[in-house]
Amino acid sequence: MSVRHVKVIFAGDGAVGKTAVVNRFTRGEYGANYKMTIGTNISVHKSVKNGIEVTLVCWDLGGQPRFEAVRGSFYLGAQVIVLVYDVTSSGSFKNLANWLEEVNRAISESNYEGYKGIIIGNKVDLPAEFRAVDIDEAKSFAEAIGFMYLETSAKDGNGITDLVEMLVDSAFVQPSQELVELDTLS
Ligand code: G3D
Ligand code: MG
Repeated sequence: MSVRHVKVIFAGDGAVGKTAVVNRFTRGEYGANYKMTIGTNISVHKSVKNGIEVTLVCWDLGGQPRFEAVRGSFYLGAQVIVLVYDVTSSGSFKNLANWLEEVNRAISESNYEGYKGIIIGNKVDLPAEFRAVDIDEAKSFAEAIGFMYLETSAKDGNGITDLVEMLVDSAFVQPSQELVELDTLS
């Protein structure tokens, strides 16, 4: 069987749930005693689609500012960039613009071949009164930068199957994401 590898980067502020989301679909578990991610975790998810084995190689980056210096090169060669925020944290949503800038800066300095972009609003299991980001605002932002949009809960598994499907599908399409300059957004 032929094999395709997809390099997927998960980026976003610390504590939004990047490691929890990745663990959920690569290990099928939640709440294992994982510590703050230092540098990068790499986890693999394998599945078969259209008779082809698709290996998702998921890079889960440490989101804390002090790791910034080591992050630039990790974006290189990524076919999919997943930017994660926490729906109960407006700060983590506002920061997506900075994450986008960091990704595009790193990638535009390389031989850019395009990537598929996905924004994830995580922790949708938390009670509605804690929600701090309007879903329509989040969807509009994603659309403006050419990203797909999805809401997930690593805790109860909501949206995770859809996420995996999107990631696996990216093995079968040419990436089309343009590098959007932030100052062109209204
Ligand atoms: P990070 O990798 O983005 O830094 P983590 O984030 O995956 O380490 O998650 C940070 C905290 O958020 C963890 O809690 C984790 O259990 C929690 N979390 C992650 N995803 C979800 C989710 O979907 N729902 C809820 N309710 N919590 C989530 P602790 O308490 O261990 O710091
Ligand atoms: Mg982490």
